[in-house]
Amino acid sequence: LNKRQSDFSRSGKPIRGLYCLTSEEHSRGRSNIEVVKAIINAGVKIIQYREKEKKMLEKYNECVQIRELTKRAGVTFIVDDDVDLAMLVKADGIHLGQDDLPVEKVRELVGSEMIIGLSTHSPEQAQDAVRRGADYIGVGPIYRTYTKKDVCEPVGLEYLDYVVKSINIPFVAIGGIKESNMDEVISRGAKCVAMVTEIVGAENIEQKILNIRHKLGESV
Ligand code: TZP
Ligand code: MG
Repeated sequence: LNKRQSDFSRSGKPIRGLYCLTSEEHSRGRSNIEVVKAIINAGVKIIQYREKEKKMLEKYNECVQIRELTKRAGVTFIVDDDVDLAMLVKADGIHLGQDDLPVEKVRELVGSEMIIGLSTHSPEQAQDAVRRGADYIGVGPIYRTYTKKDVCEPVGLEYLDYVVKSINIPFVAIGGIKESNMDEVISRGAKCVAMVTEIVGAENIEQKILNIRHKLGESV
């Protein structure tokens, strides 16, 4: 076991396995709540609420429901972008991008218990995230993806290799990851993989997740 690289965030919650994100526009007409219920039923332990286009009130109402569902199931609930929303609904974590508020300033607001994740795209950003006190980093986009509107070019597997070797906080590989290509990422050392369209766009979400969890070596 690589002792430097823990799967646990400082809050004690593991950042490991399949990490699912919402995206209602890719959900085949199903609501976020419906999709989240299926994701929880299939045994996923981390869910991020990510909706770039919705009004704050709609986001709040959805997050209140998702908080209730995830709490009951012991699922870690992370909110993208909105620190106020994450705090109001008592989410377990907040996920920030490079253009969002600085991690150390958000820490002043949310305290030591809340998980802070930060998206990174280079070794410099990864080191910076550790210095600033992020609990985990996002690493991606690994492959080309059209899910994210302002997405940058794929970072390449070399950046993933760098993180596996040199960064000692948990990380989440993201971007274009599917059941069909996840082996490449796992075999390079990723313990946590994030997927958007592969899950929310699946015809049968629960079956898709069971296939993926099986590939991750989880007993399903
Ligand atoms: N951050 C980097 S890539 C991405 C995010 C939110 C979108 C990934 O979506 P998909 O559908 O899993 O490629
Ligand atoms: Mg953001």
